[in-house]
Amino acid sequence: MEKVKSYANIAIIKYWGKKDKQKMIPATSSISLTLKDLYTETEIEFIDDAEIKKEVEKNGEKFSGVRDLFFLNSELQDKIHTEKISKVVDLFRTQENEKNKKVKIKTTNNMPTAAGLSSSSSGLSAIIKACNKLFKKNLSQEQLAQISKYGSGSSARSFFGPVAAWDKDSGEIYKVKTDLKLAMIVLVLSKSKKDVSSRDGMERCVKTSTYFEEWVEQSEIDFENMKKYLQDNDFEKVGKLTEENALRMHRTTETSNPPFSYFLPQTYKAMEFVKNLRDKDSEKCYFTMDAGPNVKVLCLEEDLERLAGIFSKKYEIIMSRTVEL
Ligand code: 2P0
Repeated sequence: MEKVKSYANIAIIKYWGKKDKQKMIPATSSISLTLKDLYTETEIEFIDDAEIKKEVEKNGEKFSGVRDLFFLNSELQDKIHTEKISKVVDLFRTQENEKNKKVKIKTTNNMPTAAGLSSSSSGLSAIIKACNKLFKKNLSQEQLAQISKYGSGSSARSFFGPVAAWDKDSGEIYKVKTDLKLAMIVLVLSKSKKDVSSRDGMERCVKTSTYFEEWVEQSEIDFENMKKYLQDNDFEKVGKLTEENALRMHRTTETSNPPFSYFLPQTYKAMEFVKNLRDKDSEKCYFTMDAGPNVKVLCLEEDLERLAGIFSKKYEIIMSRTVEL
């Protein structure tokens, strides 16, 4: 049995839209922080058909036809969920003698699944890392990141840290240089599953948003500027651009047909709370938002404990430093 750990990442320059679905070329380049305290642990082993049959018989019709066994937080996943994971494992079942190998995967997330807390980035990257060991492929982090993007685009950035980039033009996924010690605080506003998955959401925006072209153009500028601000260790500029870029991404949902939003009323309040802390109390904190209602606060590691104290009076929080990978 092989055991691995992988970390979630949260983008400060967002990947939102695909230019080429088959080749997994994103419409926008992205930059993210890889978070030490938001992680997935995954165990993987080879199993035989009899074990699959036994589990299916025990658990019922919903599970019949699964090619592998996938337990998420101890719960066996149905055929639809398992098939997504089996397709990822297929990326490693490339040799003739590997084609019929079945696996059992046990995954645990230390964060709510599918609430926009990027459990897919840590989850998919963990499975890729585990398969690399189980199938003895010995691939580099860069090669694994390139495979991982086919499972989920954002997961590709989880192979590098503390800061990672995915360049839409070169296709490269790499570590970004900065001396800034960054951290994040997740304000958990809702744990329910999102209505529109990132995949469907970004597709609707690509196809229908009247703002999409502008988003892509501006995002190119944002990406270059963010790399520069990180290199210059200019936290104020990094933070300001993080907020602006996130708001631009969400403008693509509002301008889609039909329009949609990942924000809840409490999301707006939380963003305002962050802004007020900055404007009135001179705290160095900036928000970002993904495909869910929870607000993530970007700050410096040196301010993390104090800011966490402030936010935890009002919200359930998860705080995290970044991880060096
Ligand atoms: C990001 N998100 O850069 C952006 C910002 C969500 C909002 O990447 O279709 O699950 O599997 O490539 O990676 C989430 O999208 O989508 C995402 P697929 P993924 O983190």
